[in-house]
Amino acid sequence: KRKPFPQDFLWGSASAAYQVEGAWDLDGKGKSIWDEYVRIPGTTYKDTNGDVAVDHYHRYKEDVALMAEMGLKAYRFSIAWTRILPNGTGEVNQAGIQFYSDLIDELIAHNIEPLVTIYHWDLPQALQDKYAGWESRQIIDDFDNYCRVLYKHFGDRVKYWVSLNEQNVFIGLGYLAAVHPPKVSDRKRMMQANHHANLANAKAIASFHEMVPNGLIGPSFAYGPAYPKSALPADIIAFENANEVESYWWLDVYCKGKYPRIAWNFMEENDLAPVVEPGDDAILAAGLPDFIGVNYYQTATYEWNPIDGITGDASSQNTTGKKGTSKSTGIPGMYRTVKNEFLETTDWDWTIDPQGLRIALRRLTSRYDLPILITENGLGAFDDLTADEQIHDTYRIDYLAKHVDAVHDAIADGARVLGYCTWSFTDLLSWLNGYQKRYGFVYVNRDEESMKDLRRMKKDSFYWYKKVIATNGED
Ligand code: BGP
Repeated sequence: KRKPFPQDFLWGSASAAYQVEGAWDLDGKGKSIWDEYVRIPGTTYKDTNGDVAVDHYHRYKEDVALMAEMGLKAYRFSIAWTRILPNGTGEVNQAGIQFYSDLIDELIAHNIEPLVTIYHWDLPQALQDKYAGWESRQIIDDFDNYCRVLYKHFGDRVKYWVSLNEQNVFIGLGYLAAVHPPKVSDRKRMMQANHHANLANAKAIASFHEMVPNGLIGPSFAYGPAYPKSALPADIIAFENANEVESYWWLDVYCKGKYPRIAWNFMEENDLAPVVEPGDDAILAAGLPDFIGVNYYQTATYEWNPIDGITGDASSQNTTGKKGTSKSTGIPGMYRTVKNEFLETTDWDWTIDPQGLRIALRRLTSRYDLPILITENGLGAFDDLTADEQIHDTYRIDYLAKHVDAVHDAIADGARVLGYCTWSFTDLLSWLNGYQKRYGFVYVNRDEESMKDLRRMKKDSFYWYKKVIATNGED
């Protein structure tokens, strides 16, 4: 019999401010880079935006009541920087503090542990305009200042904090694939912005340890473990290159406070390494996390890519839900992605690979030996509302059940897993895929074109997760 899930295991669910809240310009909120970006025609599926999203800003009590009905132990949400500091710095907007304070109190009143993400991609537009956001070192102190405001107001009530959500994604899609703001495609600029994000993360963690000594903090990494296509040694090199450049490039900095040598060498040789100033190493080393957050959706399989090799355009992702429309990505002379013939995929071409989650947790444990919080995992799918208003999402139950089982295996293997958050609790906006790509346990009645009535309806998976929680995953 496998070792059971810990008694205090955090069975949770996650969201992000921009994807659920709506109320994009209410109560003193400033504009974020996403508020601007979605207004550029053609950047998102059917030009959808989060102006209203699923109106969690006004309906949070109803949503928390549903969480309580389910027995949810933890709810991960993000704070919109622009509600707290409309221009990124300066005067604190009390209405913003009040909103999150009320949400936190509502959760605690229902015995739900609040897990706060500090930054889930919605940078204040004012900072983008002022100094190009992450491309300037000024972001380091401004981010720290924002974090300190949060620690001061919520540090007494919130124990678990996520610093940056998926730095590898917002930097990669914002500065290389050019499908997120600020829509840049330049690997050199990407690496410099990334270095500033590393410093901002480390500094904010050091401040946290000073101001919230009893809390726990870590960044959430979008971890898609690499597989080699074959046992051909060249494919193994490609696989190892991908580990270095796609994963350890971030994870080593977070967990060891320094860049991995082989990836650094590659960056240097190709004139991509960021400018590192004296004192940066000390900042990185002084901001190590208490746990590592993992967002797991899929694995990626790599083959050798010759120096004159080709890869698809990194921006040609499947954002329509039409299977088979995404392209291979990679770096010539390093690696490129290939289809894994053993794995099924979702309609958005994401591999479905529960064992990949076990592998992710084991690799993190053997390389860093830190506690792990699974901050996201879930299945994006088209859901059908039946005539009698049911949603029979058996595919989601199947997906999640297998992933929960994989987590259980990893715990039995020795990984120290603090909790598991599904993405997501209610349906919400998918950044580039509109409202048709659904993840929730709770259906929200809206689509790309219209708000309809935003009514919440429980899917079959709602009852399934309720049982998982009640039996502490033993079912
Ligand atoms: C992660 C993000 C989430 C969420 C999720 C699903 O990368 O942290 O915010 O969006 O992926 O992605 P998508 O909406 O593209 O299907």
